Amino acid sequence: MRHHFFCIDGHTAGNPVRLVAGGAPLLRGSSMIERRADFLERFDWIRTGLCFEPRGHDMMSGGFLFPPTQEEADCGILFIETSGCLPMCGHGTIGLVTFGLEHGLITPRTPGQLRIEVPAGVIDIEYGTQGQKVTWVRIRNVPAFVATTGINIDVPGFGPLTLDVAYGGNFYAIVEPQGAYTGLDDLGASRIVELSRSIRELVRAVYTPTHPLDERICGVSHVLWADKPRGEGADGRNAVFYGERAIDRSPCGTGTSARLAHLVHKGQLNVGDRFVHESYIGSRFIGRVEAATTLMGAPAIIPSIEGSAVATGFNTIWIDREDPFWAGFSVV
Ligand code: PYC
Repeated sequence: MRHHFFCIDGHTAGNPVRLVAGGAPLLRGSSMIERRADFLERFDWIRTGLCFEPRGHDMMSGGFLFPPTQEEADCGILFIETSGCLPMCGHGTIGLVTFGLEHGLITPRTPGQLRIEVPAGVIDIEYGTQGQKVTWVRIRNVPAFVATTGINIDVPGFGPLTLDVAYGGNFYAIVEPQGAYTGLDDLGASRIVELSRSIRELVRAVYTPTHPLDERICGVSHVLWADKPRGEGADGRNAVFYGERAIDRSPCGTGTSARLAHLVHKGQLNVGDRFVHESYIGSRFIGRVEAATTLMGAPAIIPSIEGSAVATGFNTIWIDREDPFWAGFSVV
């Protein structure tokens, strides 16, 4: 049996985005987080088949557009990625919205604005166009906050680190320069991947964050290595590790949101501040601390992330059950 998926492929600031425009399954659930659970239970082979090798690769990421479950929303997004179905993905949203608008899959009620349901909540979008092209997308993200501070771990072959954990749509272990970590360029990509896997495991062994409003959003999934900026006009640089072998090529939307919350917590940013964040490859998002808020009485911020995406082509992919690798594989 052969399943066909019509995809629009592209990237946001260098990180891949695969919009699965045809072939989506019908999902059960009255919210995007319920639909996400249904997808993971009954259709996860679609994610692994489209994201893992041989149809994808370690960084592959994307999603489906669904009709919204809430009257006031324009559409719903279900994210797929090598690491699973994220509650929220910033670079993914920028790409999916860009390709969806450019190809008539999303029709805004108000031009230049969208309200989108994602598993982590509801996000508001503003975007600009030039002719048929979407030139920028700004996401007013779900609330971001610091979950805990001062986790001490000893990383074999590297040394002791003290980390904080912050949420920006996913939970991030944030590694700031200290001890053996003297900056991204001193480590290099392979070492970042290798160390991040150990760090995530060590953090998971001692701490499991849970979202105060929804316990289905829990656990440290990503590691964010913070660094000083490299290019002119940037305020910081980072490398975000996800899945088993991926470094985000974009500055990472949810990672940037978590970093903004972390910097506000440390008194290094304030409401109204702008933070130009560079990725490992030098691409940029503009982060902003839009507002202060609270979540169950604890301090949080509303971050926004602005960036742009480029479609690179149409891709009709099929998954044939007779293919021994129909559900994909990954070499770790
Ligand atoms: O942009 O939020 C993001 C993201 C998460 C994982 C990779 N990119």
